[in-house]
Amino acid sequence: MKNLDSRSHVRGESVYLDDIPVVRGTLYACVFDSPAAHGRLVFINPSEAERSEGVEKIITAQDLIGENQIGGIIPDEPLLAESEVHFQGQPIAIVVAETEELARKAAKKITVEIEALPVITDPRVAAANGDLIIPPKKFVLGNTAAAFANCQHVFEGRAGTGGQEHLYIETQGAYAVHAENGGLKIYSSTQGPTAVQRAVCRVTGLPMHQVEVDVQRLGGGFGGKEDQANAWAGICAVAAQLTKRPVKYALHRMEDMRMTGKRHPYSADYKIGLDRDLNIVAYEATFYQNAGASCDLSPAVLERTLFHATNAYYVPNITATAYCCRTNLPPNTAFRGFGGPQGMFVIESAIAHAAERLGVRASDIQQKNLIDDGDEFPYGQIAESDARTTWTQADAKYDFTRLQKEADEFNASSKYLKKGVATMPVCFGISFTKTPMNQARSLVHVYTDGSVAVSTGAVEMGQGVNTKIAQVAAEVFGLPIEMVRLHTTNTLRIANTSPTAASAAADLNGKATQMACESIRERLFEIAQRLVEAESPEQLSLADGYVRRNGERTSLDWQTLVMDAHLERVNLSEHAHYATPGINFDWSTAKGHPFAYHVYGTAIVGVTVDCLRGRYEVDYVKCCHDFGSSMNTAVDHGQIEGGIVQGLGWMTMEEVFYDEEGRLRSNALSTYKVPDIYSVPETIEILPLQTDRKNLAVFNSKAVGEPPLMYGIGAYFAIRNAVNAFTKGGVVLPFDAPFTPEKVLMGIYEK
Ligand code: MTE
Ligand code: LUZ
Ligand code: MOS
Repeated sequence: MKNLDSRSHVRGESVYLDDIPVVRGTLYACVFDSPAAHGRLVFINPSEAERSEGVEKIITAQDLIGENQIGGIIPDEPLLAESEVHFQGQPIAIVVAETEELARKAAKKITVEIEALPVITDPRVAAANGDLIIPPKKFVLGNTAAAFANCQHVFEGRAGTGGQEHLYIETQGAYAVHAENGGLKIYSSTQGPTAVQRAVCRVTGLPMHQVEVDVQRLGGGFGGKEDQANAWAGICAVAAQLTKRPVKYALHRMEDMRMTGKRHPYSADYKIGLDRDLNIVAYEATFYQNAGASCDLSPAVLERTLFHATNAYYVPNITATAYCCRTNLPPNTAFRGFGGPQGMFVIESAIAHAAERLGVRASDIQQKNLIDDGDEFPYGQIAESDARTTWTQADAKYDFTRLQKEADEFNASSKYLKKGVATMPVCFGISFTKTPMNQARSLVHVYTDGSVAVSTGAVEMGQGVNTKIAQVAAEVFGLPIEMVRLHTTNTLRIANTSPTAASAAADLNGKATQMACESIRERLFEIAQRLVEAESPEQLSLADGYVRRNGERTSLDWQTLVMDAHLERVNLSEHAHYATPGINFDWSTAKGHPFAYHVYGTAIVGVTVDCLRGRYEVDYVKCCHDFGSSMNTAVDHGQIEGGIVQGLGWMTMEEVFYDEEGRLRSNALSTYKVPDIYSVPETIEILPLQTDRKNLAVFNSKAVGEPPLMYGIGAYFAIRNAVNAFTKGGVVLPFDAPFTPEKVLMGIYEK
């Protein structure tokens, strides 16, 4: 079934933040942001800007009525800089003017004096200085020290991954409008309406019941709006409070790129030990996470790096340590995979390192060590594993040996063009690793004409969650999907929401919707039982708009049933709450059962590298993916294709570049290259895993939002294999992603 939004998207009728009709009297905000990455803010001179045409007000930290603080996990992030600045792009002042253009014009007239302080951009330097945001975190299983002593082969090295710009098509933004009695209504492009509500309340001093946050949909979030939509909503709210007029701010692309955080770059040390049969016996990894200037979600991202440090492998002895390092970059944040991909890249590097030195294929080591049923993850959860099944089914369909042989044969007769192949197994845990976040609510109304309105805490951002939730309601009520309408995500209808993140929105909000619909259906069946003279409600079901008795259609249709129930004063609405059962995690022991389930998959990636020019193309990505029983194959295939391309981009061409002064050089689409239609592989094949397993997801489907991104990691190793085929081991390249064409070329011809 099609995504419900597809028609309005292609007709340009879908409503995003910037499409909301503005109220008369609306002012426009623009931020004046720090030109320096670290320094003492000696003074701000707004006077010329204040006199600029159309300016209503310039707001600095002292003007705030509430607290100057938006840090969620740790209060270390002011809305507006006070005595110091900590990154280039940090908001210092808000200009509020009659139009966007006048606000931006005035912002340019603000001057500041900043006394420079040392700029740190490297997480290892920050760690050496002791500048950690939280104490280091550690996972231990078995005893690595003892195990290494007995290993046949031990390899050590360093691996690092770069940042990634979210590049949601819709930039960040918010619109604050006054409500009666001092309240505010905030329209926000956020994945976390409740996070926005909290931040707005903090900076305005309003209680939460005075602030309504409403989200229609996002033009993409990818994690970038899980926490980082808060600032812009806070800025509009403060400006609206102080000017007593509605205030809107939709960021320009370059403002967004400069001022917001991205995927966390990591640098890591690894040590891997194998026995003579290529079993991984011991693995140590130390991760230095580049968190940026404030905490944001970095500790949670760091934790997921540890959770996924062994990817889809069983390693009996592991020690993984992670440092959350404070640097003078914009605070880095959630990005599809949430630290998981960064952790996986390191063990894949360790495996590639071992394979290259031992003269075997990485896939031999990968396959040998896949996690099996009953194996223990380093965090104590026992695996119900389909890692090996996805590998075997992918191999049966795509024939890894044949693909490898084709590449070898091609390479034997081609001088400069070389093909490389790499396999990439993936195992990704589904649930917020912070157990209390795994809850959701849904509000379902059946109207007297039989139509159904659903509100949940899920935010639609292109991933199709609204379509899936509508399918849930339509399924329970036996109705065509057109009878169900998803409404905006709104904090008055659904309170205390977790952000739409961790790939869990359809699971959590879908389950809550299922529960709400089933409660209403139960009440309706009490009425229907009498009307169709059934002996018990168990004989009844709903399908195609009719009540069925023992599977046979009766003459009682849905509309009549609903109206009869209403006349009998039966409640046709329900507000249901779902909390994932059976999950827990205890950081004092670093053990527990944090995930409702895992998503497994195996991909094989093939590339062709031009070893004269450094250019390359990804020829194919073929995967066997664990959908559970997909609720919507069109949506899920879209998620997989999109995730793969985003992962390829991260591993190959997307290079976030800050110079030593902490200035973002890749600050526009001319200097930051993302995959376009030409860089999408000619072939993306998706094979659904055949399995009868049950899981905790809605209708036994499985979360699909994030895991496919990690198939893209295979591209890095495929390119590496192609380059190795050319250099024949003559150069040893560092494990340093992204593998841009420049790096390929300079790697090959380093001399
Ligand atoms: N797909 C689209 N089109 N746009 C997005 O912003 N975000 C991804 C993924 N797929 C995203 C997307 C991320 S980071 C997550 S966590 C999931 O969608 C969230 O949605 P879900 O929980 O409904 O899968
Ligand atoms: N966000 C979060 C996430 O707050 N916790 C998580 O565990 C998570 N995982 C993936 C993506 N976002
Ligand atoms: Mo996704 S990184 O959980 O928003």
